[in-house]
Amino acid sequence: MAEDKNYDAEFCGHLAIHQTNSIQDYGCLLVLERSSLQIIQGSENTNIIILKDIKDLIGQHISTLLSAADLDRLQTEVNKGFRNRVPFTCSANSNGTQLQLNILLHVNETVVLLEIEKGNQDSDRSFSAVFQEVRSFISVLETNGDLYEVCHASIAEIRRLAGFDGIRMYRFDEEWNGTVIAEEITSDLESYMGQTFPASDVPKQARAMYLKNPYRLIPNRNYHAYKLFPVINPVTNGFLDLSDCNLRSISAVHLEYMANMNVTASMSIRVLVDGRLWGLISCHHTSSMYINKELRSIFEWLSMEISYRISSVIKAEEMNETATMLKLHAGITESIFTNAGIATGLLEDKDENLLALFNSTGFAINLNGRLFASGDVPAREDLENLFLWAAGKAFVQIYATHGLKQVYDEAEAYPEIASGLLVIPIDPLAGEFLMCFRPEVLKSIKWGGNPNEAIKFEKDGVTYHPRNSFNLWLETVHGHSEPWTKNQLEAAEALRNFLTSYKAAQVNN
Ligand code: BLA
Repeated sequence: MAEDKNYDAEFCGHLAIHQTNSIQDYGCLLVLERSSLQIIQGSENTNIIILKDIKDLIGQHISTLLSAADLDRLQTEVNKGFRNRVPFTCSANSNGTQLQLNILLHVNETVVLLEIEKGNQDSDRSFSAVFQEVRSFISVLETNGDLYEVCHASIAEIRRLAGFDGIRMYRFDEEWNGTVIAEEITSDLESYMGQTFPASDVPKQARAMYLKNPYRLIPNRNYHAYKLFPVINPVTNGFLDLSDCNLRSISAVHLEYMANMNVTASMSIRVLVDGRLWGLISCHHTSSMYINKELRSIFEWLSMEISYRISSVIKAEEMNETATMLKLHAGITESIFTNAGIATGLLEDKDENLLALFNSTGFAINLNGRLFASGDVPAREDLENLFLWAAGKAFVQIYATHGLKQVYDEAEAYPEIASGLLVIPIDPLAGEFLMCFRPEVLKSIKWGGNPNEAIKFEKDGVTYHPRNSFNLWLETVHGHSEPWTKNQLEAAEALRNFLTSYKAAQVNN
Protein backbone atom coordinates (compact mmCIF):
# COMPACT_ATOMS: atom_id res chain seq x y z
CA MET A 1 0.00 0.00 0.00
CA ALA A 2 1.34 3.44 -0.87
CA GLU A 3 -0.40 5.44 1.83
CA ASP A 4 2.15 6.39 4.51
CA LYS A 5 -0.71 6.90 6.91
CA ASN A 6 -3.67 4.60 7.06
CA TYR A 7 -6.34 7.28 6.63
CA ASP A 8 -9.00 4.61 6.28
CA ALA A 9 -8.33 3.16 9.73
CA GLU A 10 -7.17 6.29 11.48
CA PHE A 11 -9.29 9.15 10.27
CA CYS A 12 -11.83 8.82 7.48
CA GLY A 13 -13.08 5.53 8.88
CA HIS A 14 -14.14 7.24 12.12
CA LEU A 15 -16.35 9.99 10.71
CA ALA A 16 -19.85 9.52 12.16
CA ILE A 17 -21.58 9.48 8.81
CA HIS A 18 -24.63 7.71 10.27
CA GLN A 19 -25.42 10.58 12.64
CA THR A 20 -25.57 13.53 10.30
CA ASN A 21 -28.80 14.72 11.92
CA SER A 22 -29.90 16.09 8.58
CA ILE A 23 -31.20 14.77 5.28
CA GLN A 24 -31.03 15.46 1.55
CA ASP A 25 -33.92 17.44 0.10
CA TYR A 26 -35.51 14.91 -2.30
CA GLY A 27 -37.80 13.69 0.46
CA CYS A 28 -38.63 14.23 4.10
CA LEU A 29 -38.33 12.10 7.20
CA LEU A 30 -40.83 11.33 9.95
CA VAL A 31 -39.92 9.38 13.07
CA LEU A 32 -42.65 7.60 15.03
CA GLU A 33 -42.56 6.09 18.48
CA ARG A 34 -42.97 2.42 17.66
CA SER A 35 -45.73 1.35 20.02
CA SER A 36 -47.97 4.43 19.76
CA LEU A 37 -47.15 5.47 16.15
CA GLN A 38 -46.96 9.03 17.36
CA ILE A 39 -44.76 11.48 15.45
CA ILE A 40 -41.83 12.39 17.68
CA GLN A 41 -39.26 13.81 15.26
CA GLY A 42 -38.96 14.81 11.62
CA SER A 43 -37.05 16.82 9.07
CA GLU A 44 -37.57 20.55 8.72
CA ASN A 45 -38.90 20.22 5.14
CA THR A 46 -42.14 18.34 5.84
CA ASN A 47 -43.96 21.54 4.85
CA ILE A 48 -42.51 21.18 1.32
CA ILE A 49 -43.09 17.45 0.84
CA ILE A 50 -46.24 16.72 2.83
CA LEU A 51 -47.47 20.28 3.27
CA LYS A 52 -47.44 20.30 7.06
CA ASP A 53 -44.92 21.97 9.28
CA ILE A 54 -42.87 19.57 11.40
CA LYS A 55 -43.57 21.64 14.52
CA ASP A 56 -47.32 21.08 14.00
CA LEU A 57 -46.83 17.36 13.34
CA ILE A 58 -44.87 16.59 16.52
CA GLY A 59 -47.09 14.83 19.07
CA GLN A 60 -49.70 13.88 16.48
CA HIS A 61 -50.62 10.32 15.59
CA ILE A 62 -49.60 9.22 12.06
CA SER A 63 -53.32 8.79 11.30
CA THR A 64 -53.32 12.56 10.85
CA LEU A 65 -51.84 11.84 7.40
CA LEU A 66 -53.01 8.34 6.49
CA SER A 67 -56.40 6.88 5.63
CA ALA A 68 -57.77 4.18 7.95
CA ALA A 69 -56.90 1.47 5.43
CA ASP A 70 -53.31 2.72 5.00
CA LEU A 71 -52.95 3.00 8.75
CA ASP A 72 -53.96 -0.64 9.04
CA ARG A 73 -51.36 -1.63 6.44
CA LEU A 74 -48.71 0.40 8.24
CA GLN A 75 -49.57 -1.23 11.57
CA THR A 76 -49.29 -4.67 9.95
CA GLU A 77 -45.82 -3.84 8.60
CA VAL A 78 -44.71 -2.53 11.99
CA ASN A 79 -46.04 -5.65 13.73
CA LYS A 80 -43.80 -7.80 11.53
CA GLY A 81 -40.89 -6.48 13.61
CA PHE A 82 -37.40 -5.24 12.94
CA ARG A 83 -36.98 -4.52 9.22
CA ASN A 84 -35.42 -1.94 6.98
CA ARG A 85 -36.27 -0.39 3.64
CA VAL A 86 -39.81 -1.71 3.35
CA PRO A 87 -41.52 0.02 0.41
CA PHE A 88 -44.91 1.48 1.32
CA THR A 89 -46.92 3.42 -1.25
CA CYS A 90 -49.99 5.34 -0.19
CA SER A 91 -52.01 8.45 -0.76
CA ALA A 92 -52.37 10.99 2.00
CA ASN A 93 -54.63 13.91 2.59
CA SER A 94 -52.83 16.98 3.80
CA ASN A 95 -54.63 20.26 4.26
CA GLY A 96 -57.22 19.23 1.68
CA THR A 97 -54.60 18.21 -0.92
CA GLN A 98 -54.37 14.60 -2.06
CA LEU A 99 -50.72 13.46 -2.15
CA GLN A 100 -49.24 10.34 -3.71
CA LEU A 101 -46.41 9.20 -1.44
CA ASN A 102 -43.60 6.70 -1.83
CA ILE A 103 -42.41 5.71 1.59
CA LEU A 104 -39.52 3.55 2.77
CA LEU A 105 -40.22 2.14 6.21
CA HIS A 106 -37.56 1.25 8.73
CA VAL A 107 -38.83 -0.53 11.83
CA ASN A 108 -36.29 -0.36 14.63
CA GLU A 109 -36.49 -1.43 18.27
CA THR A 110 -38.16 1.69 19.59
CA VAL A 111 -38.80 3.90 16.57
CA VAL A 112 -40.22 3.67 13.07
CA LEU A 113 -38.63 5.81 10.37
CA LEU A 114 -40.63 6.96 7.36
CA GLU A 115 -38.62 8.27 4.43
CA ILE A 116 -41.18 10.03 2.32
CA GLU A 117 -40.88 11.05 -1.31
CA LYS A 118 -43.57 12.44 -3.54
CA GLY A 119 -44.90 9.81 -5.95
CA ASN A 120 -45.00 9.98 -9.75
CA GLN A 121 -41.87 12.03 -10.04
CA ASP A 122 -40.33 11.69 -13.44
CA SER A 123 -41.77 8.27 -14.32
CA ASP A 124 -42.04 8.57 -18.06
CA ARG A 125 -41.38 4.90 -18.71
CA SER A 126 -43.65 2.21 -17.39
CA PHE A 127 -42.12 -0.13 -14.85
CA SER A 128 -43.21 -3.23 -16.76
CA ALA A 129 -41.59 -2.03 -20.02
CA VAL A 130 -38.29 -1.42 -18.25
CA PHE A 131 -38.68 -4.72 -16.40
CA GLN A 132 -38.95 -6.62 -19.71
CA GLU A 133 -35.90 -4.89 -21.18
CA VAL A 134 -33.85 -5.68 -18.10
CA ARG A 135 -35.01 -9.25 -18.06
CA SER A 136 -33.69 -9.82 -21.56
CA PHE A 137 -30.39 -8.18 -20.56
CA ILE A 138 -30.12 -10.57 -17.61
CA SER A 139 -30.71 -13.63 -19.77
CA VAL A 140 -27.83 -12.50 -22.03
CA LEU A 141 -25.66 -11.80 -19.00
CA GLU A 142 -26.27 -15.33 -17.75
CA THR A 143 -24.54 -16.82 -20.78
CA ASN A 144 -21.38 -14.74 -20.38
CA GLY A 145 -18.44 -16.39 -18.64
CA ASP A 146 -15.90 -13.60 -18.92
CA LEU A 147 -15.53 -11.33 -15.90
CA TYR A 148 -14.55 -8.20 -17.82
CA GLU A 149 -17.31 -8.66 -20.39
CA VAL A 150 -19.84 -9.10 -17.58
CA CYS A 151 -18.61 -5.87 -15.98
CA HIS A 152 -18.71 -3.95 -19.27
CA ALA A 153 -22.17 -5.22 -20.19
CA SER A 154 -23.46 -4.35 -16.71
CA ILE A 155 -22.28 -0.76 -16.68
CA ALA A 156 -23.51 -0.27 -20.25
CA GLU A 157 -26.97 -1.50 -19.25
CA ILE A 158 -27.18 0.77 -16.21
CA ARG A 159 -26.02 3.71 -18.29
CA ARG A 160 -28.61 2.92 -20.96
CA LEU A 161 -31.35 2.83 -18.33
CA ALA A 162 -30.47 6.01 -16.47
CA GLY A 163 -28.36 8.04 -18.90
CA PHE A 164 -25.49 8.83 -16.53
CA ASP A 165 -22.55 10.76 -18.01
CA GLY A 166 -20.13 8.30 -16.52
CA ILE A 167 -20.23 4.88 -15.03
CA ARG A 168 -17.44 2.69 -13.74
CA MET A 169 -16.99 -0.73 -12.20
CA TYR A 170 -14.78 -0.27 -9.19
CA ARG A 171 -13.23 -3.43 -7.71
CA PHE A 172 -11.82 -3.67 -4.17
CA ASP A 173 -8.57 -5.47 -3.37
CA GLU A 174 -7.55 -7.20 -0.13
CA GLU A 175 -6.54 -3.88 1.42
CA TRP A 176 -9.74 -2.18 0.27
CA ASN A 177 -8.05 -0.06 -2.36
CA GLY A 178 -10.25 0.00 -5.44
CA THR A 179 -9.40 -0.21 -9.13
CA VAL A 180 -11.55 0.90 -12.04
CA ILE A 181 -11.89 -2.20 -14.25
CA ALA A 182 -14.61 -1.02 -16.65
CA GLU A 183 -15.64 2.45 -17.66
CA GLU A 184 -18.03 4.33 -19.94
CA ILE A 185 -17.83 8.13 -19.82
CA THR A 186 -18.62 11.25 -21.85
CA SER A 187 -15.92 13.80 -22.59
CA ASP A 188 -17.04 15.92 -19.59
CA LEU A 189 -15.46 13.40 -17.25
CA GLU A 190 -11.87 12.27 -16.84
CA SER A 191 -10.98 8.67 -17.55
CA TYR A 192 -9.89 6.65 -14.50
CA MET A 193 -9.72 3.32 -16.32
CA GLY A 194 -7.09 1.08 -14.74
CA GLN A 195 -6.46 3.51 -11.89
CA THR A 196 -6.41 2.53 -8.22
CA PHE A 197 -7.91 4.64 -5.44
CA PRO A 198 -6.91 4.32 -1.77
CA ALA A 199 -9.18 2.65 0.78
CA SER A 200 -9.90 5.95 2.51
CA ASP A 201 -11.79 7.22 -0.56
CA VAL A 202 -14.65 4.92 0.45
CA PRO A 203 -13.83 4.51 4.14
CA LYS A 204 -14.70 1.44 6.17
CA GLN A 205 -17.96 2.66 7.74
CA ALA A 206 -19.19 3.79 4.31
CA ARG A 207 -18.28 0.39 2.84
CA ALA A 208 -20.01 -1.39 5.72
CA MET A 209 -23.27 0.34 4.85
CA TYR A 210 -23.40 -1.44 1.50
CA LEU A 211 -23.76 -4.74 3.32
CA LYS A 212 -27.22 -3.56 4.36
CA ASN A 213 -28.09 -1.07 1.64
CA PRO A 214 -27.80 -1.92 -2.04
CA TYR A 215 -27.10 1.63 -3.22
CA ARG A 216 -26.30 5.19 -2.19
CA LEU A 217 -28.04 7.95 -4.13
CA ILE A 218 -26.94 11.58 -4.19
CA PRO A 219 -29.10 13.35 -6.82
CA ASN A 220 -27.52 16.76 -6.29
CA ARG A 221 -24.47 17.57 -4.20
CA ASN A 222 -25.72 21.17 -3.97
CA TYR A 223 -28.82 20.06 -2.06
CA HIS A 224 -30.26 21.90 0.89
CA ALA A 225 -29.54 19.83 4.02
CA TYR A 226 -32.63 19.85 6.23
CA LYS A 227 -32.08 19.32 9.94
CA LEU A 228 -34.08 17.02 12.15
CA PHE A 229 -36.42 18.55 14.71
CA PRO A 230 -35.95 18.16 17.61
CA VAL A 231 -32.21 17.53 17.33
CA ILE A 232 -32.21 14.88 20.06
CA ASN A 233 -34.57 11.99 19.50
CA PRO A 234 -36.88 11.94 22.55
CA VAL A 235 -37.12 8.14 22.61
CA THR A 236 -33.50 7.14 22.02
CA ASN A 237 -32.25 10.28 23.82
CA GLY A 238 -29.49 10.66 21.28
CA PHE A 239 -28.81 11.45 17.64
CA LEU A 240 -30.86 9.29 15.34
CA ASP A 241 -29.00 6.53 13.48
CA LEU A 242 -29.62 7.27 9.80
CA SER A 243 -27.43 4.42 8.43
CA ASP A 244 -30.20 2.81 6.43
CA CYS A 245 -31.89 5.98 5.20
CA ASN A 246 -31.54 6.84 1.55
CA LEU A 247 -32.07 10.46 2.46
CA ARG A 248 -29.18 10.61 4.97
CA SER A 249 -27.13 13.71 4.20
CA ILE A 250 -23.60 13.38 2.94
CA SER A 251 -20.36 14.15 4.72
CA ALA A 252 -18.73 17.39 3.60
CA VAL A 253 -15.51 15.65 2.60
CA HIS A 254 -17.31 13.48 0.06
CA LEU A 255 -19.26 16.43 -1.36
CA GLU A 256 -15.96 18.20 -1.93
CA TYR A 257 -14.56 15.03 -3.50
CA MET A 258 -17.49 14.91 -5.94
CA ALA A 259 -16.89 18.54 -6.87
CA ASN A 260 -13.20 17.74 -7.49
CA MET A 261 -14.30 15.00 -9.88
CA ASN A 262 -16.64 17.44 -11.66
CA VAL A 263 -19.64 15.43 -10.52
CA THR A 264 -23.00 16.82 -9.35
CA ALA A 265 -25.01 13.60 -8.97
CA SER A 266 -23.83 10.14 -8.03
CA MET A 267 -25.25 6.74 -7.39
CA SER A 268 -23.18 3.78 -6.29
CA ILE A 269 -24.57 0.28 -6.50
CA ARG A 270 -23.01 -2.61 -4.60
CA VAL A 271 -21.56 -5.82 -6.01
CA LEU A 272 -21.33 -8.56 -3.38
CA VAL A 273 -19.42 -11.82 -3.66
CA ASP A 274 -19.73 -14.35 -0.82
CA GLY A 275 -21.37 -11.75 1.40
CA ARG A 276 -18.38 -9.40 1.06
CA LEU A 277 -18.31 -6.09 -0.80
CA TRP A 278 -16.48 -7.00 -4.01
CA GLY A 279 -17.00 -3.74 -5.86
CA LEU A 280 -19.17 -0.73 -6.56
CA ILE A 281 -20.80 0.41 -9.75
CA SER A 282 -20.14 4.11 -9.50
CA CYS A 283 -22.48 6.27 -11.59
CA HIS A 284 -21.78 9.95 -12.11
CA HIS A 285 -23.58 12.84 -13.74
CA THR A 286 -22.24 16.35 -14.26
CA SER A 287 -25.64 17.93 -13.58
CA SER A 288 -28.26 16.88 -11.05
CA MET A 289 -29.96 13.54 -11.67
CA TYR A 290 -32.88 12.13 -9.72
CA ILE A 291 -33.48 8.39 -10.01
CA ASN A 292 -37.10 7.52 -9.33
CA LYS A 293 -38.32 4.72 -7.12
CA GLU A 294 -39.06 2.33 -10.03
CA LEU A 295 -35.61 2.68 -11.54
CA ARG A 296 -34.01 2.33 -8.11
CA SER A 297 -35.87 -0.97 -7.63
CA ILE A 298 -34.59 -2.08 -11.02
CA PHE A 299 -31.06 -1.17 -9.97
CA GLU A 300 -31.52 -3.10 -6.72
CA TRP A 301 -32.51 -6.13 -8.75
CA LEU A 302 -29.66 -5.61 -11.23
CA SER A 303 -27.22 -5.31 -8.33
CA MET A 304 -28.30 -8.79 -7.20
CA GLU A 305 -28.13 -10.30 -10.67
CA ILE A 306 -24.74 -8.75 -11.47
CA SER A 307 -23.38 -9.87 -8.09
CA TYR A 308 -24.70 -13.35 -8.74
CA ARG A 309 -23.16 -13.48 -12.22
CA ILE A 310 -19.78 -12.17 -11.09
CA SER A 311 -19.77 -14.68 -8.21
CA SER A 312 -20.51 -17.53 -10.63
CA VAL A 313 -17.77 -16.48 -13.05
CA ILE A 314 -15.25 -16.26 -10.20
CA LYS A 315 -16.37 -19.64 -8.83
CA ALA A 316 -16.06 -21.24 -12.29
CA GLU A 317 -12.52 -19.83 -12.65
CA GLU A 318 -11.63 -21.18 -9.21
CA MET A 319 -13.04 -24.60 -10.08
CA ASN A 320 -10.99 -24.78 -13.29
CA GLU A 321 -7.93 -23.83 -11.32
CA THR A 322 -8.73 -26.44 -8.67
CA ALA A 323 -9.02 -29.15 -11.33
CA THR A 324 -5.57 -28.26 -12.71
CA MET A 325 -4.12 -28.16 -9.22
CA LEU A 326 -5.54 -31.57 -8.35
CA LYS A 327 -3.68 -33.04 -11.34
CA LEU A 328 -0.43 -31.39 -10.24
CA HIS A 329 -0.93 -32.67 -6.69
CA ALA A 330 -1.49 -36.18 -8.09
CA GLY A 331 1.75 -35.83 -10.11
CA ILE A 332 3.68 -35.03 -6.91
CA THR A 333 2.26 -37.96 -4.93
CA GLU A 334 2.89 -40.33 -7.84
CA SER A 335 6.53 -39.26 -8.09
CA ILE A 336 6.99 -39.69 -4.33
CA PHE A 337 5.51 -43.21 -4.44
CA THR A 338 7.49 -44.15 -7.57
CA ASN A 339 10.74 -42.90 -6.11
CA ALA A 340 9.90 -44.30 -2.68
CA GLY A 341 10.72 -41.14 -0.76
CA ILE A 342 9.62 -37.53 -0.29
CA ALA A 343 12.89 -35.78 -1.11
CA THR A 344 13.83 -38.01 -4.04
CA GLY A 345 10.25 -37.91 -5.32
CA LEU A 346 10.30 -34.11 -5.42
CA LEU A 347 13.81 -33.87 -6.85
CA GLU A 348 13.35 -36.56 -9.50
CA ASP A 349 9.97 -35.34 -10.71
CA LYS A 350 10.67 -34.53 -14.39
CA ASP A 351 7.40 -32.61 -14.74
CA GLU A 352 8.27 -30.30 -11.85
CA ASN A 353 4.73 -30.60 -10.55
CA LEU A 354 5.61 -28.93 -7.25
CA LEU A 355 6.92 -25.77 -8.94
CA ALA A 356 3.89 -25.70 -11.25
CA LEU A 357 1.45 -26.23 -8.38
CA PHE A 358 2.78 -23.26 -6.44
CA ASN A 359 3.87 -21.19 -9.41
CA SER A 360 7.35 -21.13 -7.87
CA THR A 361 10.85 -21.00 -9.29
CA GLY A 362 12.59 -23.05 -6.64
CA PHE A 363 12.09 -25.25 -3.60
CA ALA A 364 14.04 -26.63 -0.67
CA ILE A 365 13.30 -29.37 1.82
CA ASN A 366 14.88 -30.25 5.11
CA LEU A 367 14.19 -33.88 5.96
CA ASN A 368 15.85 -36.47 8.19
CA GLY A 369 18.73 -34.08 8.90
CA ARG A 370 19.50 -33.32 5.23
CA LEU A 371 18.81 -30.23 3.17
CA PHE A 372 17.87 -30.65 -0.50
CA ALA A 373 17.08 -27.92 -3.01
CA SER A 374 16.13 -27.48 -6.63
CA GLY A 375 15.61 -24.54 -9.00
CA ASP A 376 16.28 -20.92 -8.00
CA VAL A 377 17.00 -20.96 -4.30
CA PRO A 378 19.09 -18.82 -1.92
CA ALA A 379 22.77 -19.78 -1.43
CA ARG A 380 23.42 -22.78 0.84
CA GLU A 381 24.27 -20.76 3.95
CA ASP A 382 21.32 -18.41 3.42
CA LEU A 383 19.09 -21.42 3.00
CA GLU A 384 20.32 -23.00 6.22
CA ASN A 385 19.69 -19.74 8.08
CA LEU A 386 16.21 -19.54 6.61
CA PHE A 387 15.41 -23.03 7.87
CA LEU A 388 16.77 -22.10 11.31
CA TRP A 389 14.50 -19.04 11.28
CA ALA A 390 11.50 -21.19 10.33
CA ALA A 391 12.38 -23.68 13.08
CA GLY A 392 12.60 -20.79 15.54
CA LYS A 393 9.16 -19.63 14.44
CA ALA A 394 7.96 -23.22 14.88
CA PHE A 395 5.48 -22.90 12.02
CA VAL A 396 2.93 -25.60 12.68
CA GLN A 397 0.51 -24.27 10.07
CA ILE A 398 1.12 -23.35 6.45
CA TYR A 399 2.95 -20.03 6.36
CA ALA A 400 3.04 -17.79 3.30
CA THR A 401 4.33 -14.30 2.63
CA HIS A 402 4.77 -12.35 -0.58
CA GLY A 403 7.07 -9.84 1.11
CA LEU A 404 9.72 -11.99 2.84
CA LYS A 405 12.19 -9.21 3.63
CA GLN A 406 9.52 -7.40 5.64
CA VAL A 407 9.45 -10.29 8.11
CA TYR A 408 12.99 -11.64 7.70
CA ASP A 409 15.78 -9.05 7.28
CA GLU A 410 18.34 -11.41 5.70
CA ALA A 411 16.07 -11.84 2.68
CA GLU A 412 17.03 -8.26 1.67
CA ALA A 413 20.05 -9.90 0.03
CA TYR A 414 18.12 -12.09 -2.43
CA PRO A 415 14.78 -10.48 -3.43
CA GLU A 416 15.13 -11.76 -7.01
CA ILE A 417 15.11 -15.32 -5.67
CA ALA A 418 12.85 -15.29 -2.63
CA SER A 419 10.51 -12.36 -2.21
CA GLY A 420 7.73 -14.88 -1.84
CA LEU A 421 8.00 -17.80 0.57
CA LEU A 422 5.63 -20.68 1.23
CA VAL A 423 6.44 -22.92 4.19
CA ILE A 424 4.84 -26.35 4.47
CA PRO A 425 5.63 -27.87 7.87
CA ILE A 426 6.35 -31.61 7.89
CA ASP A 427 7.78 -31.97 11.39
CA PRO A 428 8.24 -28.41 12.66
CA LEU A 429 9.78 -29.41 16.00
CA ALA A 430 12.53 -31.23 14.12
CA GLY A 431 12.95 -28.24 11.76
CA GLU A 432 11.52 -30.22 8.84
CA PHE A 433 9.85 -28.01 6.27
CA LEU A 434 9.22 -27.86 2.56
CA MET A 435 9.75 -24.33 1.25
CA CYS A 436 8.79 -22.88 -2.14
CA PHE A 437 10.21 -19.62 -3.45
CA ARG A 438 9.00 -16.89 -5.72
CA PRO A 439 11.06 -14.06 -7.21
CA GLU A 440 10.35 -10.36 -6.82
CA VAL A 441 7.88 -8.95 -9.31
CA LEU A 442 8.00 -5.18 -9.64
CA LYS A 443 4.46 -3.96 -9.60
CA SER A 444 3.31 -0.64 -11.01
CA ILE A 445 0.24 0.85 -9.43
CA LYS A 446 -1.51 3.63 -11.30
CA TRP A 447 -3.02 5.64 -8.45
CA GLY A 448 -5.81 8.10 -9.16
CA GLY A 449 -3.92 10.96 -7.50
CA ASN A 450 -1.18 10.65 -4.88
CA PRO A 451 -2.63 8.43 -2.11
CA ASN A 452 -0.28 10.02 0.45
CA GLU A 453 -2.17 13.22 -0.15
CA ALA A 454 -5.60 11.64 0.13
CA ILE A 455 -6.35 14.25 2.80
CA LYS A 456 -4.96 17.73 3.17
CA PHE A 457 -5.22 19.40 6.56
CA GLU A 458 -5.24 23.17 6.80
CA LYS A 459 -2.83 24.98 9.13
CA ASP A 460 -5.37 24.86 11.97
CA GLY A 461 -4.90 21.04 11.96
CA VAL A 462 -8.65 20.57 12.15
CA THR A 463 -10.09 21.60 8.79
CA TYR A 464 -9.37 19.10 6.03
CA HIS A 465 -10.07 18.47 2.36
CA PRO A 466 -9.90 15.49 0.05
CA ARG A 467 -7.23 15.61 -2.67
CA ASN A 468 -8.18 17.77 -5.62
CA SER A 469 -6.19 16.01 -8.28
CA PHE A 470 -6.86 12.57 -9.60
CA ASN A 471 -4.00 12.78 -12.08
CA LEU A 472 -2.17 9.55 -12.62
CA TRP A 473 0.40 8.97 -9.86
CA LEU A 474 2.64 6.01 -10.56
CA GLU A 475 4.05 3.88 -7.81
CA THR A 476 6.47 0.99 -8.24
CA VAL A 477 6.21 -1.53 -5.46
CA HIS A 478 9.47 -3.38 -4.70
CA GLY A 479 10.21 -6.45 -2.64
CA HIS A 480 7.06 -8.38 -3.39
CA SER A 481 6.35 -11.55 -5.34
CA GLU A 482 2.99 -12.47 -6.78
CA PRO A 483 0.74 -13.13 -3.79
CA TRP A 484 -0.22 -16.70 -2.84
CA THR A 485 -3.83 -17.38 -3.72
CA LYS A 486 -6.48 -18.95 -1.52
CA ASN A 487 -6.48 -22.00 -3.81
CA GLN A 488 -2.70 -22.37 -3.51
CA LEU A 489 -2.87 -22.17 0.27
CA GLU A 490 -5.53 -24.87 0.27
CA ALA A 491 -3.33 -26.98 -2.03
CA ALA A 492 -0.42 -26.44 0.39
CA GLU A 493 -2.60 -27.75 3.21
CA ALA A 494 -3.53 -30.83 1.17
CA LEU A 495 0.12 -31.47 0.35
CA ARG A 496 1.09 -31.07 4.02
CA ASN A 497 -1.46 -33.72 4.96
CA PHE A 498 -0.06 -36.07 2.35
CA LEU A 499 3.58 -35.48 3.32
CA THR A 500 2.99 -35.93 7.05
CA SER A 501 0.97 -39.12 6.59
CA TYR A 502 3.49 -40.50 4.07
CA LYS A 503 6.32 -39.82 6.50
CA ALA A 504 4.41 -41.37 9.41
CA ALA A 505 3.68 -44.49 7.32
CA GLN A 506 7.39 -44.84 6.46
CA VAL A 507 8.44 -44.48 10.08
CA ASN A 508 5.90 -47.07 11.13
CA ASN A 509 7.02 -49.56 8.49
C1 BLA B 1 -18.14 7.91 -0.12
N1 BLA B 1 -16.45 7.65 -1.97
C2 BLA B 1 -17.68 7.48 -1.41
C3 BLA B 1 -18.51 6.76 -2.33
C4 BLA B 1 -17.74 6.51 -3.45
C5 BLA B 1 -16.46 7.10 -3.22
C6 BLA B 1 -18.22 5.73 -4.65
C7 BLA B 1 -19.95 6.35 -2.09
C8 BLA B 1 -20.90 7.49 -2.31
C9 BLA B 1 -21.17 7.77 -3.76
O1 BLA B 1 -21.76 6.95 -4.42
O2 BLA B 1 -20.81 8.87 -4.24
C10 BLA B 1 -15.30 7.08 -4.05
N2 BLA B 1 -16.16 7.18 -6.34
C11 BLA B 1 -15.19 6.94 -5.42
C12 BLA B 1 -14.02 6.54 -6.12
C13 BLA B 1 -14.31 6.52 -7.43
C14 BLA B 1 -15.67 6.91 -7.57
C15 BLA B 1 -12.72 6.19 -5.51
O3 BLA B 1 -16.30 7.00 -8.64
C16 BLA B 1 -13.37 6.17 -8.50
C17 BLA B 1 -13.69 6.08 -9.76
N3 BLA B 1 -13.23 10.52 0.90
C18 BLA B 1 -11.96 11.00 0.74
C19 BLA B 1 -11.40 11.17 2.04
C20 BLA B 1 -12.35 10.80 2.97
C21 BLA B 1 -13.51 10.38 2.23
C22 BLA B 1 -9.99 11.65 2.27
O4 BLA B 1 -11.42 11.22 -0.33
C23 BLA B 1 -12.28 10.79 4.45
C24 BLA B 1 -11.72 11.72 5.19
C25 BLA B 1 -14.69 9.94 2.83
N4 BLA B 1 -16.13 8.95 0.99
C26 BLA B 1 -15.89 9.43 2.23
C27 BLA B 1 -17.07 9.29 3.02
C28 BLA B 1 -18.03 8.73 2.20
C29 BLA B 1 -17.43 8.51 0.92
C30 BLA B 1 -17.21 9.68 4.48
C31 BLA B 1 -19.47 8.39 2.54
C32 BLA B 1 -20.34 9.54 2.17
C33 BLA B 1 -21.73 9.29 2.67
O5 BLA B 1 -22.34 8.29 2.30
O6 BLA B 1 -22.20 10.14 3.40
